[in-house]
Amino acid sequence: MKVFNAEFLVSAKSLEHFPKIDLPEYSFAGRSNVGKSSLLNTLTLRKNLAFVSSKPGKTQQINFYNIEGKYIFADMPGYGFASVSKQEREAWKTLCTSYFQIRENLVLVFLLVDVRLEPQKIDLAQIELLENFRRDYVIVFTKSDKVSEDIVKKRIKTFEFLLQYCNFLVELLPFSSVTKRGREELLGIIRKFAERWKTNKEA
Ligand SMILES: Nc1nc2c(ncn2[C@@H]2O[C@H](COP(=O)(O)OP(=O)(O)O)[C@@H](O)[C@H]2O)c(=O)[nH]1
Ligand SMILES: [Mg+2]
Repeated sequence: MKVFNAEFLVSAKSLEHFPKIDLPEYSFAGRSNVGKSSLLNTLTLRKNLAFVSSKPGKTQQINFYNIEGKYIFADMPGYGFASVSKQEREAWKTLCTSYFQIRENLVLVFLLVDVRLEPQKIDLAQIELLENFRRDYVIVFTKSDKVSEDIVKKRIKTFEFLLQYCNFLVELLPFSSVTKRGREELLGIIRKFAERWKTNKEA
């Protein structure tokens, strides 16, 4: 396994600052503390691509990375952090809504969900947003090392049932940044969508 070459591009607080680079882009979203930074580090095999913390962060910006000169990764601000003000929540909503609405090179969203929790309203609201903007998304169940295989299966079944009429759900995938479970599958999906993007461009 090779460590990915990753170049930090920009932290964007509004859409004027989104980088203009013609590469397929992948967005990583989820509640704060869901394991997003850990997942990004596991995917790229970098210790510190994204900052892992025990305290949920409150950063209201999108961090863009160029990965191997092949993909853009967009690290979305986490949501659901209890002590943010109404104003900060509004800023989050404006930023993320405009991102999902206008980002032309965005090919796929990875929505991270903690496998230990029953479906949360705030995650379902995020799914609804993606459906409304017709964005393909993969639901990634994080921290799968922390529960039994039965719980993992049960959670996937519950979401499959809840989302049976959704049009843009691509896949539901268990993941762990401790065991690296799901890493290869995730990279496979990334490659597949990059191929599709390339084919669409040439067409
Ligand atoms: N056991 C376990 N812990 C994890 C996993 N992913 C993240 N964590 C822990 O969960 C906490 C939050 O992780 P972080 O990646 O900073 O979450 P973020 O706020 O979504 O970026 C940290 O203490 C991580 O060590 C995982 O797959 N398994
Ligand atoms: Mg983080």
